[in-house]
Amino acid sequence: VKLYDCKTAPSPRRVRIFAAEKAIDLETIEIDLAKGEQFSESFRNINPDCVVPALELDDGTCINEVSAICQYLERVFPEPPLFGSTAVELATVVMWDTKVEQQGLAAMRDVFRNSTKGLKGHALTGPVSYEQIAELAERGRRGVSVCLQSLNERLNGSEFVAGNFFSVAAVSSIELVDFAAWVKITIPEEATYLKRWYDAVSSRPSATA
Ligand SMILES: N[C@@H](CCC(=O)N[C@@H](CS)C(=O)NCC(=O)O)C(=O)O
Repeated sequence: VKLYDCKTAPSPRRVRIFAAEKAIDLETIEIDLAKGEQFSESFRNINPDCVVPALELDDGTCINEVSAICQYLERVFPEPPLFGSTAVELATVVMWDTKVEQQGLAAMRDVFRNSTKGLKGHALTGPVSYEQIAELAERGRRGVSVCLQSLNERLNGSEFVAGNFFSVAAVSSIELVDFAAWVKITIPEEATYLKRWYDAVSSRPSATA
């Protein structure tokens, strides 16, 4: 199994953290996004969307999308469970992971891709050109802050994002906080529950993945 990775990019790091929590040793192949290697013909055969991460199985099957890769790894390496152990836990994990992905990380991508000079004409990932829209970056900043606030409220009374156990929802939330720091959005002083949680999860060995 090979992970097409980029050490500096947020999305593949989610898979690396997930794999580290399960002590899975994945062979990685570095795709240099800055050099445009995601657009090479060989990588397009792995992922026609031209994004990392991508997981290539030994039989040649390619799995794209962070959430699909994590679900595959969960099935093959069930311990420790990162999608909960019961039906309710599974649903709670997926609910929070989806919220963080669709409200927080999507807003963060809007900020980053619409405000980074090097991404002009490349405001959406993939082979098709899209112009940047400054208002989307501005709106995204608001969305990220709202999501951080919502996580803070959730973490008042809940040890982790999805309950009293570490899960894939925590992995996505760590990445949201760390990605937000790229554009100088930090945990607000008053978000004490989020800060307590972040200090705990970011000191886990997997966070260095
Ligand atoms: N929906 C995809 C998003 C993956 C994604 O956006 N990857 C970024 C790196 S964080 C990428 O490969 N960007 C390539 C580019 O900017 O051209 C997933 O969840 O796997």
